Amino acid sequence: MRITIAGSGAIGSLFATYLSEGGHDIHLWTRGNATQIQRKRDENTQIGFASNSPDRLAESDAVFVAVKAFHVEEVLTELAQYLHPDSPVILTHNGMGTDELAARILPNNPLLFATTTHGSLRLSDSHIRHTGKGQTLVGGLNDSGKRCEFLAEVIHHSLPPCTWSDNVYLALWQKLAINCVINPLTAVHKIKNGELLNKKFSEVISSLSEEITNVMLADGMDSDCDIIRQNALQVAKDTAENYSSMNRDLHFKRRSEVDFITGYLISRANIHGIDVPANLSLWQQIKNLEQSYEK
Ligand code: KPL
Repeated sequence: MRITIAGSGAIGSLFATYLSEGGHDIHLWTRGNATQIQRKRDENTQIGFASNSPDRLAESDAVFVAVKAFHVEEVLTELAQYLHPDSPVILTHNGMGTDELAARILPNNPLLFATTTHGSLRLSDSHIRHTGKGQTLVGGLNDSGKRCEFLAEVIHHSLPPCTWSDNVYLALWQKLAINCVINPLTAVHKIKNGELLNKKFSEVISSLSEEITNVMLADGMDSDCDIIRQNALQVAKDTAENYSSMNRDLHFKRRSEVDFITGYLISRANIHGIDVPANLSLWQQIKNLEQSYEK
């Protein structure tokens, strides 16, 4: 397949190298200089890619958009000038809330979301390390996207395992719940994920889990407070030595994804008239920290 990958960060580069090794013709749409990507894991791989060609973009059989949630609108607007309306577009990023933007900017394209637990670390513009083998789940966001199950097989062939989901929103909510608990707490307290297992965080984690459950239920998702809390603690345990992405964003004074993680939860809570004070307080603390960089 002819595939364009928009965004050559850690996840975009990971997909680009594996899909290329799987025999696909990969073209990058990128602001960086990543026309050569080196991937380290058991063995080193170095692959050269064509980039930023409007003709290649227009001919693509599928496009992956692997940019941070707050760049999705800008990147899709750019892609929309060249994209064929039949070309499926697969979003992949932390957080939720970009589906409506995508439907507005690309009303005719099949739209999908891929959520992955692969660990990938960007060492430089052209160099990543595949730090942890995970799994990917893909599902459709609109009716035509829901008919693109073959894309799960395409990914599975190159970077297994990848499964298809008929209800990608539930999977996205479950990931969002984990991110709402781990990311802002580890960023505000400047700690590694594993430190959340300390008893002093149990009360706030229970409050966050309860609020998330209430919003998920109101949004028509199956949810249970104990399961939300246990899932978050399990991920904190499994990734104990890692810093969350929000912790790193604040540490390096970069814009975080809080508006698409906790902010998305708060916007859904407002629609349903549900109070989420613990989440609101963390969102406010992250916004205050972000604003303090600018001073
Ligand atoms: O997705 C993550 C992130 O850091 O954004 C978790 C699962 C919390 C792992 O760190």
